[in-house]
Amino acid sequence: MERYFQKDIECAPREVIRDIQNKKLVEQVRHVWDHVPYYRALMEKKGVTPEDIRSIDDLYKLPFIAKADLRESYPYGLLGVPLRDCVRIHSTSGTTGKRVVAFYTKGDLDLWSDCCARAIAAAGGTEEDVCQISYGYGLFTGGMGLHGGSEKLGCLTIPTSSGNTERQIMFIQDLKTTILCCTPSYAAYLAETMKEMGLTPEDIPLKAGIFGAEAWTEEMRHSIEETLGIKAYDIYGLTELSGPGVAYECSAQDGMHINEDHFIAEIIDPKTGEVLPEGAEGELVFTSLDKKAFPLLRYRTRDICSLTRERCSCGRTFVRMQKPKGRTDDMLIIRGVNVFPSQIETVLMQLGYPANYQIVVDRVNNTDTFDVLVEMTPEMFTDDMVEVTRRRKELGDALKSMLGIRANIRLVAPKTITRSEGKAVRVIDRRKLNG
Ligand code: DLL
Repeated sequence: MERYFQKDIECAPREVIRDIQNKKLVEQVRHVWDHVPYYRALMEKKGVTPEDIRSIDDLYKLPFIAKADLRESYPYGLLGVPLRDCVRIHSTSGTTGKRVVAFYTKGDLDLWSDCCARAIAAAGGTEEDVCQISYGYGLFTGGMGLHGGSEKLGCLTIPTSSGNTERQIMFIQDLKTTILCCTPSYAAYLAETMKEMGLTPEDIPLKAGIFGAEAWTEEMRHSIEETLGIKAYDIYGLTELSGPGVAYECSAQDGMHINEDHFIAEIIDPKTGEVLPEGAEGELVFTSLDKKAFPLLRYRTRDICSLTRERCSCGRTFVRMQKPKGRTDDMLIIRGVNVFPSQIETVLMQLGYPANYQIVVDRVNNTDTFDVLVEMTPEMFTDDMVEVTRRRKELGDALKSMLGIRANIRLVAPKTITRSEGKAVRVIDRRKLNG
């Protein structure tokens, strides 16, 4: 049976959702114009005033806002309310440049919890469930975001945060955790550890997992589902818009429903900024309709995916986004060819390798080098050189046919590649380090 947290809105007729979006957009544009001078200046530069925005059909007239604007206005430049009305901040991991700091009012936190409660309910969650939150707590939004949703739904909530894998497994067993929330790479690590401990799906009380915060493939989903004996649901979000719960998967596991009463999604051509039709692949852009403390209009996420409004078997009417295949800034250009880490993951998993790999790119004598370190399973591990050579050739050929370029395959022993407790680091691009 499909479960919902707020069925009336999650399954509302399209006209109702459209009316809500029209009304909220007009109000939000006015709020931003009146309270966020930085964005008002962008609107003025484009010659747009609030009077020009009468419905979502006028959305295209508004200027985009991008990560660079967020950095430039750090820390308070995009605040939409007085600081005294804010009750929390979260922040992105900020690998390059200044961190982005996002602010929340009490109302913003409340709506964010609703979004996460919808996601947990869509994964089958009820008051009867024990929900273990193994996303990191702290500045990262994963832990506290799903925590809020889990409590709001009424699950017994275990705030383990990430790490301390043995204790995670002890709680899963002792407290009979039924829903696990963490990154897919950490779920794979937990699954691997439980398997090594000799636990079979029958010994593991889990029934569902809610995994997001990084790109992961269908192959990885199947592998985690099989090892843990669960259904694995995807969840999407970003700090700039609140955190997890911007979009969530339902029982159909066929794309994530975007919470359209709170966010409007568009797909644009990342080069020209042109809005693309339904079904086309491009960069995802979001407008937040309710956030008061940090209200972003037409925020460029840099995530690449497509949208569909085809009917979903779960009954929800919210538009669905396909699994993002990566970010425009994750995409590697190696010897002139575009490469997404997720393409490599697909090939590895199809050939039976675990999702423990690392891509190392460098530049030697003006030519890009492209190494893929692939961990073998204990069953594959051998010192038979004929077998190792056969495997390297098989993998090399499969990657060449997927990507169009040849990688240097380095098969490594089990447990060589560091496991991730949060977002996995798959790519080491030394070209950047060496300038
Ligand atoms: O990762 C929020 C989150 C926490 C989402 C827990 C889901 C679960 P940030 O750290 O700001 O926020 O990173 C946001 O992560 O723009 C995507 O590139 C990527 N991302 C998030 N969810 C997914 C997903 C959180 N399900 C950035 N699939 C986003 C692919 C994802 N990429």
